[in-house]
Amino acid sequence: MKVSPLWSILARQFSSKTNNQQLQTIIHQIRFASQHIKPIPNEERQLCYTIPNGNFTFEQRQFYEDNGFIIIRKLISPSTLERFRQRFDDVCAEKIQIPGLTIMKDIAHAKSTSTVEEKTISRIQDFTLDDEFFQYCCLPELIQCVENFTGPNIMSMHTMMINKPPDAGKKTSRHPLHQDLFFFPFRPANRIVCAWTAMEHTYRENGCLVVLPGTHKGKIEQHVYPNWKGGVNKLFYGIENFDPNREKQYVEMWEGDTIFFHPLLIHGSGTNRTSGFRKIITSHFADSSCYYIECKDFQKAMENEYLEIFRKRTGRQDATIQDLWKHRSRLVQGKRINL
Ligand SMILES: O=C(O)CCC(=O)C(=O)O
Repeated sequence: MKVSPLWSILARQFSSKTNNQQLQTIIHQIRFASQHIKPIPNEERQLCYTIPNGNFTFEQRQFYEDNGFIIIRKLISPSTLERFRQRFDDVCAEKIQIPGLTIMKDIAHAKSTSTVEEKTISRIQDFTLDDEFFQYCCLPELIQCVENFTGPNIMSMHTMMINKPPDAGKKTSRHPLHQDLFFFPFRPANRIVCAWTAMEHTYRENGCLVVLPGTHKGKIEQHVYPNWKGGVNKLFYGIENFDPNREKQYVEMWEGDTIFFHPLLIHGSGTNRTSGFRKIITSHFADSSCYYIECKDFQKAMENEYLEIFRKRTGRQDATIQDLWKHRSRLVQGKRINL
């Protein structure tokens, strides 16, 4: 990655001394604007999945262009990740309550106890209202990468910490292969990116991420609940009629490694066959000038399911899907334009 030291030093100094978001916006916009003055080399002109003149090298951009993902090793330090691990423990111990947070259990463990504890929590979603967890979305080392996909005005749209439990024997810890764009009512897709950081070694045995390189060049597929014998977790939609023989890549990652991937990339994760929990933290980011769209008929069932949960939780029977997304998203950097 090429990092421009002047801009990153200025940004950090201003943010620590004045915490002035407007100043940050100006710095980021000047940086992007001044880069556009430079002519774009011919070889970069046909790249469309990343922004020209960000801080990725041409080779990094070309890799993402071809595969729909890129891994940056050791991007986040162990001490930073420890803070989020601690925060998660506090949620499990019910020491803190985070507004807007959704706590999900794996169906195989859900009935075992009604209390909230690490053993039963498989993921927490929508932690943007918690300033401590939200720090993940604002880490300068992460944002410097995210800017290559979104540009300078960045919204965090969807956040999760996943605590994949040891499988209880029913293979419910699997996450079926899917495309995130199926769930998102905003576009354009190329200005959206997922950042997914391993909080420990993730490998085949504990259910690492599985990707199908190059599938970001396809279209949105129909998604349904898979017909699995042991049952399926809530909202774990998978691609209908998926050919199991298609070539997959199991992505082994170590603590702090971060994968950035396109919302059309087909991905999922395997069964956790170990006795430990597999922890990761993730956020989807979008350019704040992305705009909301109506979902298509084949997405309505999924959208209604989300809406029903949101309306029940907030008591707002007239809430729309945009209300839901506005509620779960938060500006990270720059100006909030449409989203
Ligand atoms: O980390 C995992 O298990 C995969 C998560 C995932 O793909 C998702 O939640 O959309």
